[in-house]
Amino acid sequence: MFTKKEKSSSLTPKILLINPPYTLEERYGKNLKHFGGNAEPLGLAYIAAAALQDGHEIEIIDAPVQNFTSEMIQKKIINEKIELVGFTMLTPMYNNVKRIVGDIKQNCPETIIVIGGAHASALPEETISDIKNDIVCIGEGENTFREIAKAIEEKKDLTQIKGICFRQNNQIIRTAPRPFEKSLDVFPPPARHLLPMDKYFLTATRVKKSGYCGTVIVARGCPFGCSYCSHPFGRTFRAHSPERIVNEINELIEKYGAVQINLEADTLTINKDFIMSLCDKMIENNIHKKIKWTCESRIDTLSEEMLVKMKEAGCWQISIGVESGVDRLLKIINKGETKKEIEEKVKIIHKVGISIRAFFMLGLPSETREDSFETIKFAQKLNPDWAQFTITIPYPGTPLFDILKKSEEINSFDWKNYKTWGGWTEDNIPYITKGRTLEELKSMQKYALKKFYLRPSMFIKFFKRIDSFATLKKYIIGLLILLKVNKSQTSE
Ligand code: B12
Ligand code: SF4
Repeated sequence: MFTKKEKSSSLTPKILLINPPYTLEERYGKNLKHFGGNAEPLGLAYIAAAALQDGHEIEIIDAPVQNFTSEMIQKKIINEKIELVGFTMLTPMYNNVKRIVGDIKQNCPETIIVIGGAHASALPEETISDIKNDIVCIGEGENTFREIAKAIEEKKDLTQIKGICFRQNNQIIRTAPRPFEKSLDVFPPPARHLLPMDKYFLTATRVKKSGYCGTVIVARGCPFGCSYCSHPFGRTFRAHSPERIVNEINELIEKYGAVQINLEADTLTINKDFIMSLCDKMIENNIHKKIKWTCESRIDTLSEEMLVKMKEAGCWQISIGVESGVDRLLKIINKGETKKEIEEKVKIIHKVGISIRAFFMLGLPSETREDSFETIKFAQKLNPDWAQFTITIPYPGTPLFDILKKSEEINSFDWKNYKTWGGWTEDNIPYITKGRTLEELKSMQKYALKKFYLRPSMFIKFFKRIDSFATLKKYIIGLLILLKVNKSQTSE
């Protein structure tokens, strides 16, 4: 299997970073797998870029897109005498990572294995003692990983490295927390040249035009406290400079042929000065004439002035988390927004002419069947261009996880069940709100999509979006899947 490698003068330790095998089918189930995307694992690319500064030989395997199996990973580690392996891991990938780490430890016991990412950061001690790897990186990984590699190279102990959990004399030690880096520009741009850049595609709901759509991370951190969200990058908003962002966008256009850009941030529009100056910079550099872009945002941080500027700078779609059509539930999840506010802002976005992709949650704590129907009706009323209905999953690292764990309402700690598209899989769902059942919630997710998409106004929108045979094929598959949803499973 072909992967890209960067060599340099210093060869110790040889590093391999891995995005673990986790197929679209595992994520979305058999039917919905056609609609998922495979995005660049930019966390690994950021770490690689940081480690390259110290001259390490480094390679990235993106197993889901390069079809790398555990056996292929073992072979590579043995043949190339890899000394340091790093995995990135979100909760539902846990079992796959555990299996592969077990295989590596059996075949190459000397190889040091570091695990980072949202799950390991939330549960570091539990992860290291169950998976039996060597080190867990907690939180932001660029500097931590550089220091780990240096300590291995110089055979120094790990106790001075902030933000890790490691094993020493059969004991698990957690070091002092690592403060977040204040200036994100200190981190070099992600080493995209180590990724199979021709293999990435975004989910259909984010794509305006067929072709490669690149992602640029513009900021990290969010001060809000939605209970279903973990804060892997802390509560303070930190952004890259507009110059750096524009340079990355230009690289994606010129080197990788991007036809669209996705600007990623926890809350892009929280700082008005930042978003206005970023838009100005994009216009100044004619980005708006070359490509269109999308972003995610929090609705109460948007203003008409901002939206007009964003549109002028090339923004064609905003993803917003609406979550529920019931004020009581919005309060329970600490969203800090009301239905009324959401409706008003959505009207403004429609007026400015930016497309909306809206996220809704089903099965929130205390949500009744009637509440679920209310959320589905609210989605229809708001009439975004795309709507996503996910089943509430208490991900580790979120306040919701801690609350429900304490009240013993979580029914499974088998992490493979922690999938927001559980309604389309055979798997269990780890949390079922009181008075509801597994089957009923799963069919509610299907019903919501059917109710939202099988409307005449949506057909017209879809028809207008068809720009290639591939898009048409996707829409036909989607239609057939929705038509298959059993009517009798859910009715009001
Ligand atoms: C963009 C995004 C996506 C994108 C792209 C994901 C991708 N390919 O990386 C999409 C939409 C595809 C997505 C999907 C999902 N996502 Co998502 N996503 C995010 C979001 C908003 C930003 C992620 C990001 O790019 N961060 C920037 C990079 C630089 O950070 P990073 O990858 O975390 O890496 C840094 C550190 O974690 C650490 N690190 C990471 N890996 C490693 C490895 C080593 C060895 C070391 C040393 C350090 C290290 O160092 C990195 C640099 O600082 C986060 C929220 C957030 N703020 O993190 C949620 C988040 C990561 N997603 C989450 C989830 C649950 C999912 C899904 C599982 C949901 C689902 N639909 O089932 C899927 C799984 C997708 C997959 N990869 O297979 C959760 C994870 C919670 C958890 N406990 O696991 C988060 C935290 C949101 C939340 N609910 O709180 N996601
Ligand atoms: S859901 Fe969005 S607004 Fe809420 S805490 Fe998470 S990143 Fe912030």
